[in-house]
Amino acid sequence: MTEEGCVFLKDIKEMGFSTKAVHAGQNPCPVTGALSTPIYQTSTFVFENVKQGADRFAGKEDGYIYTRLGNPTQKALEDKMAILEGGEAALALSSGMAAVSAVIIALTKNGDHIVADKALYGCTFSFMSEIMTKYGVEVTFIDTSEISQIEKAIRDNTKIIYFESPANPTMKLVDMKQVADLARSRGIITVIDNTFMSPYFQRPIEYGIDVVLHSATKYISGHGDVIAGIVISKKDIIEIIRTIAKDLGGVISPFNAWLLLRGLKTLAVRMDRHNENALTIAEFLASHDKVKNVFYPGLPSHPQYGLAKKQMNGFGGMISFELKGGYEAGKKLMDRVKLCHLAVSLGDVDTLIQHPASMTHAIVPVDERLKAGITDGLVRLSVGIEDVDDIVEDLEEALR
Ligand code: LCS
Repeated sequence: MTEEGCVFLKDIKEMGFSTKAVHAGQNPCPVTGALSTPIYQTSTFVFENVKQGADRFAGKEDGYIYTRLGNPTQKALEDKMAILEGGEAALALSSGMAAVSAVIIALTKNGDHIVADKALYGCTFSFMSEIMTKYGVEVTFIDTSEISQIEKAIRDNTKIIYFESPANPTMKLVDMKQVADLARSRGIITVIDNTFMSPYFQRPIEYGIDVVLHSATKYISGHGDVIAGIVISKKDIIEIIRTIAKDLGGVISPFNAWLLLRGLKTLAVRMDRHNENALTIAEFLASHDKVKNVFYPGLPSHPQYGLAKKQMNGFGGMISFELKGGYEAGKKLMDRVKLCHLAVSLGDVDTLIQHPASMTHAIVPVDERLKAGITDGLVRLSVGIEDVDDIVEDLEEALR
């Protein structure tokens, strides 16, 4: 058995993505032969004697102590995700926001500065602008898709460049290699929220990004039944974040870690279907006479279509669009769909539709929201894995 899991003819890291998604980090139980990784539903772990307990606390002996500090089901998930993202290590947490906050708190201190994109998930924006600033960390929100804006915003005390690509909900992309090269030359850590793509479609570490995080609530789970987050990076960076995260306390439960292990096994097949369906729906919307704009990186009309093809292996399942009738028309559409659920979250097997300005991004002050391109009329669609004709029919009926 290897540290990462199963024993094969060749290293699991050299195998294909789907094989890694099924096998990495997981082994049949050596005692019972159980194929599915057990849910170690325990808060604490018994020591054989005082010396063993002391050695584990002192880090002289590997082994478990207490589930807030680590748990075997959580470890299997972390090992699988580290391999899927091409990182050295991972840390699983109780939510995407637990991952965002642990990363930012661990990698900055009072007096530091962050350069962040202005288009971010609403709670990430408010965490940075409301909470971090309270503790003396300044944040400059800019358009990180323009390298000149990043160069201008960087200061001597800049510690992190933070962005989502594609951004929630504008679908704007950031050139990961360009940003990573600039940041590295200035000793700044790059952090990407890779939630919209999952490691199947985008692996930022291959482009030089230092820290990748996910709201694992979304595609990693895939089934709309878990809230969770995960961070992937080099071992030393993960250890810094882990040390802080254990005191912050946003630990993932063993059951949720297990649900994510289960979800990940089908990540590749789910993502292919999300991608295929979304492309069909984006084309349908783009050709509809009631639709003004469609933002989907898989459409040649997307301003960064070339970049999408360069740094992504697929375009994902997320689409934003505006109707010619603006907010009122969007509201009617969202109230009339029947198969698509009017709900926030994304990345589920079910198709979800929502209104960013009044829902996921309602927390962002109006002027900041508009500056980020999140208009009142923008509608966001998370395309599920249903039969695409049925989703199109539902949208067509509602638009009519
Ligand atoms: N990052 C992104 C890109 C997100 O979309 C979300 C949640 C988070 C982080 C936070 O993750 P959580 O703590 O919820 O697991 N996004 C949501 C959305 O767009 N609709 O509902 C939640």
